[in-house]
Amino acid sequence: MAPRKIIIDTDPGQDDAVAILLALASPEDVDLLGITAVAGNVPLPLTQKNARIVCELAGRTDTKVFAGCDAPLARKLVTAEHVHGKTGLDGPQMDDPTMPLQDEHGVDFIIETLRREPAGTVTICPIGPLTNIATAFQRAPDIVARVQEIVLMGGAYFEVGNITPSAEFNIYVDPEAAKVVFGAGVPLTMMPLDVTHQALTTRPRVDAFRSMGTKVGDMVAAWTDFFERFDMEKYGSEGAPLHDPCTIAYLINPDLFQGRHINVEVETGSDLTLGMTVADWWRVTNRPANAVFMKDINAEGFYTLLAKRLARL
Ligand SMILES: [Ca+2]
Repeated sequence: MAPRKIIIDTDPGQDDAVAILLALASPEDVDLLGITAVAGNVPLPLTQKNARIVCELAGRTDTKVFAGCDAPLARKLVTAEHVHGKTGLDGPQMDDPTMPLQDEHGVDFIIETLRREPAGTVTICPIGPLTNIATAFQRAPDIVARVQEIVLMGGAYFEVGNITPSAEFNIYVDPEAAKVVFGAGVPLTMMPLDVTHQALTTRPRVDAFRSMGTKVGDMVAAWTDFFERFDMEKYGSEGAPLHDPCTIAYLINPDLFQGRHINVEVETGSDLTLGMTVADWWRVTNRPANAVFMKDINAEGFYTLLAKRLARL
């Protein structure tokens, strides 16, 4: 089977970085057409720069990186330096990238790519707030039906929230954008906190990265050490959730995940529960299913895949 053509939409972020590395390490499974950066974990000037740092780390300076939207559709940007550090990629000191940022706006790249490629052959992987995707859908409604699938990291139901008691960060930052995307009618698979909180960076798993003896292995281990400090204190768990790479792992081996095709709605009206993904897991409404809500992951299989692939870089 030909590799799946994908666009990664991202706000790096250490876990975004690992997702990008996993995609670049898996050419037989995914063909990365481009990376679009969005404001999220840190502001846009940092996310677009971090995306290029990660591509250079992988030795893939030919990757096209675009800057997209610098603020949510209707709200002020909320960032997460408390998790990812001031640069978004805190950990070992990294050199500024020398590979170019593309001139084109990220949203234009998404629109043009979907119009150019045969309908139903391009998958979008949003692993940050959904601002770029919603903006593209609103500006060019003709592309919506051409998307093969959206595979995103975001939301939560049984795990409820991480940035507020009721909302996950990516959805919370731009709930209006999330509402557009969840309501677009595109086949959508989501990796919520319910999944990612099972994908913990335990000691043996991080040691597997470090023992690769490569620059990539050392960097991934060091990044993990950095954000783990915050999460272990917060959750009292044996490691930190590695959120974003779950999306790319799903494209490589969907059997690692289990979920249900259900209705998921995004709260945009309430201050208290803003950005909550109201998932009809028990199918108690008649609202139509619009998302495959993943709930379980084979975490050992996920980390085995990750270590095997990252060792190639
Ligand atoms: Ca992210």
